[in-house]
Amino acid sequence: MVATVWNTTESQRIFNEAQQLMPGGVSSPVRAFKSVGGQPIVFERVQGAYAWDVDGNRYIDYVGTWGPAICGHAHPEVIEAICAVAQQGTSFGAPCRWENVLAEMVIAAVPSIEMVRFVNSGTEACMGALRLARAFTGREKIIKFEGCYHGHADMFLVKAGSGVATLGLPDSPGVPKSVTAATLTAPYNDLQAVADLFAQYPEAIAAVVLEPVVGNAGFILPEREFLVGLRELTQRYGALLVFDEVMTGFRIRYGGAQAYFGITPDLTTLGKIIGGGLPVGAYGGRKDIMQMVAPAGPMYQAGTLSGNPLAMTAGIKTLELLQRPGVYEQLERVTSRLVQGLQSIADELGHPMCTGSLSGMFGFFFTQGPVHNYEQAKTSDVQKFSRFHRGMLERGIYLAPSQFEAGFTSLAHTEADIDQTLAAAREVLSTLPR
Ligand code: HOZ
Repeated sequence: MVATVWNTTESQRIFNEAQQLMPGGVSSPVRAFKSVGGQPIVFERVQGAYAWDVDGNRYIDYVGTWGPAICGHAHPEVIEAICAVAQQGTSFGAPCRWENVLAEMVIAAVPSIEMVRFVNSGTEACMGALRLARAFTGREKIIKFEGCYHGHADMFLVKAGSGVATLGLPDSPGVPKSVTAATLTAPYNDLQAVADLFAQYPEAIAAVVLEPVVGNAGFILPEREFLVGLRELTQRYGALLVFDEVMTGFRIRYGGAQAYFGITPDLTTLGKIIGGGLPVGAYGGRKDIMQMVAPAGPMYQAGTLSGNPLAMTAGIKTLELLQRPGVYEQLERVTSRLVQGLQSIADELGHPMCTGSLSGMFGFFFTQGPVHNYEQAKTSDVQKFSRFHRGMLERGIYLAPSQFEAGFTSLAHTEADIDQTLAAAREVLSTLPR
């Protein structure tokens, strides 16, 4: 199944040039392939479940631009809507009617959100939500979980997932110790550790922030009692519960992971899907909390491009597509087939593997498992992951170039795509030492 000649000459040429122009040759670290070795593939275009590189090779794409492409890349209805609205201008820096439409859709869908503020990225959304939690409670400490990633703002770069985990970096230089001193950490799924922190600082913790399904330490599911316990503890101690649903919002279910698990946080952050592939983020929550945001209240946060007509329109169209019947069942079906197939091939060939998925989000670790937290995720054989990644790439399957990132499926992935992926996985796993 390996392409007779897998030629990546043009990708290599462009990336070599890029390395002289941009740090590491990229605009965001994980895509540089540093942890899996080899050079990254330079994309030329994307459509549906596929990406084509600059040398003309086609890949079945399980990164989906890191989550937004839930309807498939460049969905014709989304592209048409973007092109139409672009005729009216790309950015107003003034209110626009599409903000209201998207805000209404988000508020109707996400249980915790009664009011929303649009920003331009997930990082911004998490920064805003945290400042708001601190403003509302008058407290400074936060609890985050090891391996969770909430963007690259200073206070979140403590035991962070995503690129920080991928590259095995210590907490980043340039982040003042005084800022991270207020960030407390606990292992994911460990309620007792959180209870202990609250017992130690009963009146100082503003918020507990987490990915309700982890996608930035690889894919890790929460235990429902963990989420229930966090809700109870935060209420008991007067702290806010913040769900970072940048990845999971509109992916696990239309109403996000909070709708799926039936746990309503105080604040929620969103990104990715609600921008339909254009830069966007949002934070929202209870009205009494959101009324603190300027200009309604004193907590300042702003953005020139926030709520621009292009991103709003792409988001509206994407959410409309996701309201069609059977969408989440389809995602579940395709994704389960993929991970169950992977698991059984690995079992058959004697490779320890621990897979997981929910709706259109999945992951696999080269370990016997179980994986309930980042420490356990780190027991995965990352060398084997790198070789697997490379083998799959050579066979036209584009997986996230990191053991510590979740995979994403879309409504465009077909059973034939999954079959092709599994056939490639079987070939690659057969060549790897157990
Ligand atoms: N932080 C992103 C995934 N969690 C990676 C984005 C990128 O490298 O493009």
